[in-house]
Amino acid sequence: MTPAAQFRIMGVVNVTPDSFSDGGRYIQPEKAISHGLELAAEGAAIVDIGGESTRPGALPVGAAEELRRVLPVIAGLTAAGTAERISVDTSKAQVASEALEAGATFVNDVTALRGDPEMASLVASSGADVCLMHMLAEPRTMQDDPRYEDVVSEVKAFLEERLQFAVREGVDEERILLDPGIGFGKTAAHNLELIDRLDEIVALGRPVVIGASRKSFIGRITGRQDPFDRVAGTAAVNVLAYERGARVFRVHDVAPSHDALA
Ligand code: HH2
Repeated sequence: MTPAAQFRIMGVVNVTPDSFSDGGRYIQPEKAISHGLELAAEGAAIVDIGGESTRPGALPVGAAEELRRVLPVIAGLTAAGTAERISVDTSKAQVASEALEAGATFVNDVTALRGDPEMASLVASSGADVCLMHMLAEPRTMQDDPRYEDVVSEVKAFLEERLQFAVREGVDEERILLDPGIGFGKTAAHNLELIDRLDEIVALGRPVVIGASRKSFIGRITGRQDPFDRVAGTAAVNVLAYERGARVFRVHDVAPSHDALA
């Protein structure tokens, strides 16, 4: 098997003014499209387009604004004929629906189908792939002293319940991916424990996604304040997660993680 067959990289393009990691860089559609194409050329099998920041403290964005940001980018990447899957990072069914019509085939929902009552049936009827992610509380408050008795078993129980919910709603189980939600209502210690015991999440039987890219716990460990300086830390986390069974890696810097995993 070639290395590329054993893992998939999900390259991130945030079409937002305020993302912690790349806010403002790709707010113009042409810049976002060419960045998406670059990530694909570097080895991304999936390109994830987001129009709303979920960083700690971020304020929600309306569906109309989110659509205004992501649709031209999805349409442009689709028109460019990339063989890569296009994913939309949204928790709103209206945004997901229009994104799927514009060419996306993957819904990355950080609320795991809890954010919009229409999302589960939309995903089920469209036949799209879906990533269900764990988050404690909501972005505005999630980093206010997050606490768990046992973070791994609580995240696992949540993902198991969400998986069962999605299947009950008619989503094809084969299309579901699970994500422990690194940094979403977690301290650095929680994130490390989740990575260390990731095999327990992998045991749920669906492909596990890891989104550690440039996140603050890497800055805490390495002393790198600037998210752009956390590329080596990100690649290291991804390799550790791969060894514990993760298979999809959501990153901003595709080439370094691709090469580290290969
Ligand atoms: N992390 C972010 C956004 N979406 N999706 C999944 N499945 N897993 C993640 O860990 C994840 C995610 C946050 O990172 P980023 O998109 O860079 O920042 P922002 O939310 O500020 O746009």
